[in-house]
Amino acid sequence: MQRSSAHCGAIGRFVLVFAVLCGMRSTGFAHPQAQPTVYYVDPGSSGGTGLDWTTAKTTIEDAISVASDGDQIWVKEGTYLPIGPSGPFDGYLVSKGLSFYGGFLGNETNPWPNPPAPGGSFDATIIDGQTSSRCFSIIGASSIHRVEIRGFKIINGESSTSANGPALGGGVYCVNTELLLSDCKLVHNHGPVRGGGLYFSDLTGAGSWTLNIKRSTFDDNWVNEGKGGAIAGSFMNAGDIVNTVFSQNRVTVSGDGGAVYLEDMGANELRFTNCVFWRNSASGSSAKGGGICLEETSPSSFSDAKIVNCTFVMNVVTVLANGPALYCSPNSVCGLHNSILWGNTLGGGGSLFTPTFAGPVTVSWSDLEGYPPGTAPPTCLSEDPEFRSIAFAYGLTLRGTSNCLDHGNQLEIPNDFLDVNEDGLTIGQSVPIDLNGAGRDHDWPAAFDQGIPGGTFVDMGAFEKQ
Ligand SMILES: [Ca+2]
Ligand SMILES: [Ca+2]
Repeated sequence: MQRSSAHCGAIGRFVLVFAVLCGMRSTGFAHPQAQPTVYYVDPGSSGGTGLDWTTAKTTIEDAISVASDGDQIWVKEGTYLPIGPSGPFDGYLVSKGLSFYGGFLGNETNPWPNPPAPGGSFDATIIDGQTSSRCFSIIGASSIHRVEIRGFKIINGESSTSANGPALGGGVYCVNTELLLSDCKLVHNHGPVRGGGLYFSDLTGAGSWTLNIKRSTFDDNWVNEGKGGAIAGSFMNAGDIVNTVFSQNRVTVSGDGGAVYLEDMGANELRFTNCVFWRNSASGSSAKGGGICLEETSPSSFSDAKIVNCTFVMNVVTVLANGPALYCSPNSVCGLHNSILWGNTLGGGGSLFTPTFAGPVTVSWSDLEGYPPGTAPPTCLSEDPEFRSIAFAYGLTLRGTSNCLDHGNQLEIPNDFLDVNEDGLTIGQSVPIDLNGAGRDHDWPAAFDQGIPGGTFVDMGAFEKQ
């Protein structure tokens, strides 16, 4: 029996396309003020007030300078070069609560409050740090403390050259600010110490700010000696990272969290849903967490992370006991559900996942490599998940004979807080789609419905077999 929600068929990676095809519209980001002003950016414009395409600002920094808290900046397709390392924080310095939207052809209009689905491509509004400048420096200094970046490709960011700013966050440096990244690609960014792609922190240590990411990719970002090839986060509050791929991010010399490093989380957990961690690595004799590393400096009863329907493959750490896929420190609390951890390797050696660490990890309905027959945790498997291909992140769909099909637990899927399918429903609806945008909880008739309660159809991993 099939009881998955209706969807539009093969709709590709970006669910916004799905939204457009179905006649729906992005809900955007809620702003507390009555009506934001939209400023337009088009390098081909003759310039002016920036209040429409014909008088568009010619640079992003010009639009930032005239915008106020809550305003939107719409950016036409093209390649933009951020401001180099001349000030305390290089790249586009954002100290206001602004929403940046990319992918526009330069003729779109839309009544308030929602930005339109752009006519162009999310790949085509590019912020290129040219390996000499960070791309965004976001410094909480306003009453809103909220920034959204949608539809940008952020590439070649480099924070080692910052004149006075910290060598953190090669692509994006974000402190004391709530951040939402949607439909972004962060590629080949470098921060020598922490967060090659993104550094995120509450500098007060209060654990106040939320990081949210949906439908994005972190690829080929790195740090040398430090933490978090793609993302390093400190003292943050709850958030969601949904339908996001982490591929080939790394700590190259020594450090922890090939893709993601989180330390000293606030009272609420960060949730990872429908994410792939593929070929990330952490190097050095004491490196921890080839995919994700969670650390807490003191014991806490709060959960730090909940990982649901994620696929970890070919992640590498130097020391096997330190978690090729996931490391959870002795003081960390982590939930791992409906996920597949397979083929993660000790650098150059065997293929093994160390499933339990000193920290309390709650594991269920997952396929975990490395258990002798019959010894996997209750509800879990330890057998070949039968991927279609391990050669690329989106190849990690499952074959029709995989025992991971219809073997997850619907009840573990978080609410669709970020509205990843753009239908306006958030709380009260669990994340309803997989990484490809197809319906979750979809019955594969040939598979035995093993999940609870009473047999649900959710597959393990980031992709649902259709
Ligand atoms: Ca299924
Ligand atoms: Ca929704």
